[in-house]
Amino acid sequence: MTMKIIDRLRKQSLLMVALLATITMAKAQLSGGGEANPDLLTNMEVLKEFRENRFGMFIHWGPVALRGEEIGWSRSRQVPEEDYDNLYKEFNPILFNAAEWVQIAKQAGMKYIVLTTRHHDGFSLWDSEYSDYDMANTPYGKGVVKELADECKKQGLDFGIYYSILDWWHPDYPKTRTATYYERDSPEKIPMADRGNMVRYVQYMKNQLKELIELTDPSMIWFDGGWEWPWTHELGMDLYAYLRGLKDDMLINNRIDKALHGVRIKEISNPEDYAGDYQTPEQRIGEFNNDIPWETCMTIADQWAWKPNDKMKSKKECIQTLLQTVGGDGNLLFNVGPMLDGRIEQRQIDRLKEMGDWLKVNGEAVYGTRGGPYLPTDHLVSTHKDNKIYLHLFKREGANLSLPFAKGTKINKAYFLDGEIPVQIEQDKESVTISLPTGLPDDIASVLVLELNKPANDINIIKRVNY
Ligand code: FHN
Repeated sequence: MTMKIIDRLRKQSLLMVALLATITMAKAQLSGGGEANPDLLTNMEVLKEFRENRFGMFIHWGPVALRGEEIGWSRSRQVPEEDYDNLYKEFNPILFNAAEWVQIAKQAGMKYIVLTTRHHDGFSLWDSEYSDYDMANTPYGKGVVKELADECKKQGLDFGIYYSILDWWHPDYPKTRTATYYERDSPEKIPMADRGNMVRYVQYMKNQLKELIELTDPSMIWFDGGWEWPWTHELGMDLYAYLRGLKDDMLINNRIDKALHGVRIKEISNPEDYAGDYQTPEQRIGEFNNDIPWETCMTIADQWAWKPNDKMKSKKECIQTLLQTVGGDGNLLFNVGPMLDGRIEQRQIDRLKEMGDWLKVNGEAVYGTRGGPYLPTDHLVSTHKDNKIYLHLFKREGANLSLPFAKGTKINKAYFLDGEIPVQIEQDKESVTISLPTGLPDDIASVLVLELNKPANDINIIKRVNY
């Protein structure tokens, strides 16, 4: 048996493994309310729109911008507790302009915005009836959450609420993190006096969340900080049911339940038992999954909150990160940290606009598409919609691009999306060979369209291309 045959068989078995993995992955489902609420399922209409949107803006902001340190985590670390908890008395973002923020997101090609209404530091960015540690008690004197939500509605973007489950400031939340104690990660490590009152604290959360839902009519709630021991699986499922009872046409991320934080979906044997409507890989691009909805959240710079001269991702990294994500059938929630005066930094605005300019030309290959049929690689990702497959080429590795292709499906036309420049193709029973020009139209990502004689999602080839 020649080496060539052995080699081909080895490749085929690899492909089979990939295919099998995909099938098993397809069985896993997120259900919505989790095992305690078996009939409370994800609102599929809102989910469909969420998936079609593909690209959103995450905003981490608060009085900590006065110190340029990380929101929440720098408390009682880089910023002494006393100082951190009194920053709000100096917080006066007079240049905050909701219309400008939404305009910046729009010109970036983003379809929704998620704002940190209350992060781990416990500060509320709106005028809350249930807390005095809020915007109403700053020199600025009023909230910013409703303003941003209303502006999103006005300019046609969806709005989401980020809300932290843990609160290192609130007297009723157990003192799990203080200046002297590192990570009090179990109750017995906490003196009785610091154990707080979780029953009262959960009611406080529910009151604030009801207030926020009535104030902003959000499309999604983005929970975080449920990894500490005071929060439980039961509390997560109970809160999910409570919130969907308040507003049904809304999505809630998986972090409402017990700390699927950073856990890869395939490591959880029974994801359907957990509450939540979509997965949230962080600071990494999620694995290909066209079954369980997911959204990668990532910073445009290093820190979530604003930091002077923070290291920012390049235009290439930003655009290719977005495409790697949508090629994996996920959404990208891309984070900016506004400055202490309320403005978003010009260089972040410029970088986002570069993404928007690319999407102006190639948006058809992103919005409303699904990932695949080819698994993403570091030179090529694919998306599809109706009878079109979009190949996003990051670089040219040779004069020809050969890809396995579904039997019985004919490619009627092939062309670069930008300017509809036709390309030569040769299709045989199980593959297609595409002749590439010496220079690709775009050195960051060139979209090549294959127009088929039938709907693209009828073909389910999911194969890794050794291109
Ligand atoms: O601790 C937070 C962090 O500050 C940031 O909010 C990210 C965003 O997803 N989530 C947590 C870290 O996992």
